[in-house]
Amino acid sequence: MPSAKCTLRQIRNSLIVVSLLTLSLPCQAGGNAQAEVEIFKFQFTPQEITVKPGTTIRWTNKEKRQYHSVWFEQAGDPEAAYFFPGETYERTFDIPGVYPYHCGPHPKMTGIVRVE
Ligand SMILES: [Cu+2]
Repeated sequence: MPSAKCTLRQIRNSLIVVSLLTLSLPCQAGGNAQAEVEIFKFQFTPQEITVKPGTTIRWTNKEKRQYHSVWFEQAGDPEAAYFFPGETYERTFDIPGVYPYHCGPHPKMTGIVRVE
């Protein structure tokens, strides 16, 4: 039969777990992205995304072992850093327009961001 002490400890441990989860979520979210694109099997999904000005989009690499990049070359961005499975890339779009992008090491991987 569990003692009151034991039960309290279990409750406390549960609260610690909940606190840790709460604390770690904003870190995993990595800022305030409002839209998501997944990268898997050499594809951006969704391939085309429409957002409002001021939106931050987050790309997440969901591959098993392949790195990628998200490069807005036509917008004049410098070549973007590669990011690895489990890592993310974020970019904020303030000005309405059409922003095509591609993966640096795999130029056939393309996507479009529409800001309107
Ligand atoms: Cu790639």
